[in-house]
Amino acid sequence: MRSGSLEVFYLADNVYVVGHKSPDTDSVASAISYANLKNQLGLPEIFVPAAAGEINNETRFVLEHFNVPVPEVLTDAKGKKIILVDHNEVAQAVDNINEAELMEVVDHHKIGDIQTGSPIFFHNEPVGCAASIISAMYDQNKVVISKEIAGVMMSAILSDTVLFKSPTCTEKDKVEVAKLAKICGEDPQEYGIAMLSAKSDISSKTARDIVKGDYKHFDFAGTKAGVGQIEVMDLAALVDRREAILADMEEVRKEEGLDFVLIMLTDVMKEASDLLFVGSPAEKFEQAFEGKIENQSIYKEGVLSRKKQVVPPLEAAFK
Ligand SMILES: [Mn+2]
Repeated sequence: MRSGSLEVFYLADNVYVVGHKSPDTDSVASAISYANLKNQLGLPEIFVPAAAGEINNETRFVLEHFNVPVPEVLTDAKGKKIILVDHNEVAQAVDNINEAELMEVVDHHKIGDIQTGSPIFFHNEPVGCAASIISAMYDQNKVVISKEIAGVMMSAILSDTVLFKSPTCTEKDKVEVAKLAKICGEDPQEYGIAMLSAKSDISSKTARDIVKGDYKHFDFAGTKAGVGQIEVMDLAALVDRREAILADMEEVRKEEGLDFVLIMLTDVMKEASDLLFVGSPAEKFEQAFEGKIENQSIYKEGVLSRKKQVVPPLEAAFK
């Protein structure tokens, strides 16, 4: 029997709002909150929030705390209508993004390599979090923010800016958190530390979970790399896992055919990162971070942001 045309009609009208692979809290929160906003604008489509993979511990904490359902997992964009949030690079997007109908992008990263056949709404701002842009869009569209959505967006901003400590944090991020805190009724500092602690709980994580938990692919002038980050309240928690993490990084490098894998072990309280490196060229890594590799890493005070403090020096070194 042919399936009913009604079903086909509804499928055709679904627009998936999705963040990057290895989703972090911003990718998931921005998908949820942007889909929620779009669904209130009286448009004909149904906007469905999705995650491009399993959500992490921190995001689980956030969704449970504010009683928001976990979005469905979307792994293949082929033939679907898609809005990208929190990224605009093909390598970070769900599979077959070039065979999707891309409707919009809302992001806060450097402009990547996403291409479209027709004009789209492309909203990018150099702020600390995609959810800050979306939070402001609610006001621009005069849509009231619910307590749940406010909590989810505030969590994303606190996560991406590491409680405002990251150099990526802007005035807009702080303004939006102040607004959202009033709506969701949580104190940003107190709640933020509880949320980051959930992320820092690595006791149940395997080395692979740590390496791939927040992990992105980059191409530095033909040199293929994986760059990941794990944030903890105290690096001491990772000391006895270091060897296993390095061994797994080498496994990942081979499996994915990469030149190097770099994992940032970030101490949120000390505001520093131990940059673990496997692969080559080591001299470019040393050049980028102005140091000598010791025990397969370079320790950098003040480095918290992959986007602002790790990717740009690597790009410069490979130029
Ligand atoms: Mn983000």
